[in-house]
Amino acid sequence: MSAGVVIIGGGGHAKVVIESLRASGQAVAAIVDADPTPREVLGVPVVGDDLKLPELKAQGLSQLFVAIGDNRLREKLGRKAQGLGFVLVNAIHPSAVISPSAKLGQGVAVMAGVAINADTEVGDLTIINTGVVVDHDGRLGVACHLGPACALAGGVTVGDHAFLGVGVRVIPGVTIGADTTVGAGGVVVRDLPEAVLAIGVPAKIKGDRP
Ligand code: JB2
Repeated sequence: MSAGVVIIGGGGHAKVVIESLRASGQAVAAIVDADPTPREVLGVPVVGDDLKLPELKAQGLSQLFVAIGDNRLREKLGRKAQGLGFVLVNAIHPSAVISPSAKLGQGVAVMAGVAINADTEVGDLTIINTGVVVDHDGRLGVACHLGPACALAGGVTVGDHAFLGVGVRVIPGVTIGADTTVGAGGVVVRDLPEAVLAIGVPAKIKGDRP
């Protein structure tokens, strides 16, 4: 085994990532999961837990993707994998439309039907889930997650580790602080600080992030 992407995590997110990688022509070699029970996920073998990573690297596998939905855990595991010498690849579904002037970091997931417009920047290990729209000049931090069908107007900033639930909408120029969560369907019309939970239309702060 010396070709293909190693995946960290073998749950629901991994399934979508595996199919995105395959759709873009990348082979998927193996999964490591906290539960090392031998099994297959969409035909990809689970070969062990994270202790298996150095062995996979030594076998010649050098490309890796962290397919874990939890933002902080995903970043931690991604940095650990980089420390072991893996390169974090991006998983970009071929149906995504990404502006030539947009800049993506490493280990980024861009799912089916996404649009990312001009001069937007996306940090390492961020998830841009199915059907998301990010208009021009967006600034997405490290290890964020924009849930399915989110829509960000122009000039929106999303801080590191922020999570926007399914269908969140954000008006132009708004900043969402690091570690903040916006609940599903929320409409953000004002800046939100770091590490809060905001819900509703318009989104209002309901306390600290979960
Ligand atoms: O430290 C770890 C670790 N912790 C949990 N290392 C490795 N290698 N694997 C780990 N895991 C594994 O991640 C769990 O054993 C489990 O198999 C997997 C997480 O699967 P789950 O389906 O619970 O969540 P997910 O992260 O794949 O998906 C979540 O996030 C997505 C973005 C869900 O909320 C999805 O609905 C969502 N689309």
